[in-house]
Amino acid sequence: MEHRTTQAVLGLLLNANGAISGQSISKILGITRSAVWKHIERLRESGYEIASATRRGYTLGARPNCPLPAEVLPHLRTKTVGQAYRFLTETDSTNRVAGELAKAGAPEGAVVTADCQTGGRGRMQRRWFSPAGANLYMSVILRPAMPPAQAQGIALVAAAASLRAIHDLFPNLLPQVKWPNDVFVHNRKLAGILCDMQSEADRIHYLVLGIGINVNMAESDFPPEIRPSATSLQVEFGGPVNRPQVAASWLNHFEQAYTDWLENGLARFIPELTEQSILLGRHVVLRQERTVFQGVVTGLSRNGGLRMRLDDGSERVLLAGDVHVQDW
Ligand code: BT5
Repeated sequence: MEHRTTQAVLGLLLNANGAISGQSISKILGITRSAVWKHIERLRESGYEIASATRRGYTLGARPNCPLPAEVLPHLRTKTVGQAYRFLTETDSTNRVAGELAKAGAPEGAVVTADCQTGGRGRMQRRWFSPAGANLYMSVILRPAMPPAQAQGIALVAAAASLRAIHDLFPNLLPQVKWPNDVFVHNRKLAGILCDMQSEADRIHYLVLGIGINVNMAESDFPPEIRPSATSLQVEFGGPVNRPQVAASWLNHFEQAYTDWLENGLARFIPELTEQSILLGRHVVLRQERTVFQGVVTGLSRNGGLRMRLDDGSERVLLAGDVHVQDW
């Protein structure tokens, strides 16, 4: 309830078109002047700059460049994705939190986002570098009615949504997909996608689709081990980027792509993903748990597998694996 009142105070500041007095806020919301002050302080702690002058009252200045609900939700054009939206200042992993919420019955489309992750996860126990104040870490709960094997395609659907969102906001960047779960710009990793699934043999309980997007990181902010292979929107665009806007654009595009996938399948995404694939024509090593394949990538199959012409001349479609490009 308290939280809602803070949002209501913010709403009044946003609509004030200049200053609004503490007295007006207290009257409109039916709370005391000292309660108004408390909510103003809370907003300041979240990064809102609010000036106060004795007679004129409160004036909203700079807004936080942080994916807070009040900054993201007004830009959403979605039916379900992000309509339940939880922001955490710090957590271990938004995928873990979203998984807990999904287990407890959270609806399809619910989103968990954080300013900072202390245990951000990649695939296969790898880590996702997740410092505060710079990037986006978001997880969406999904409950698609389809056999678990078919759900693998979701990573490519999320990748397509990422390409479209980046294209909308930064038409000059040329993002590419690195099958199966990365978004690259200029041969460096900009975003990573991680899908966790809980299912029975023939039924999905839930999916958690997580994405980490590097937004306002300078090259020197990356730890040395990933610096040569990572990039951010700020590095590529050449200036600071509005995090809430990127979050909202991604969520809008993601819902559209997800709905399209449910209704029409993965095949319609394949031309776009192939055209913007960083692997096409490249000689790669693809590692699976027990097997290693080497060859040239020739495209994507209708169900999202990687088509390869192996070094022995045979053609294969591989449905999973970790790809390392040899000719970079
Ligand atoms: C991924 O794994 O690319 C999936 C990353 C998913 C992160 C999101 S954030 C929100 C949600 N909550 C989570 O806990 N996770 C998801 P993978 O393909 O395994 O790539 C991991 C590798 O990328 C690492 O081993 C590093 O080499 C590199 N890496 C780590 N952090 C990076 C970063 N911030 N930017 C670029 N590369 C990074």
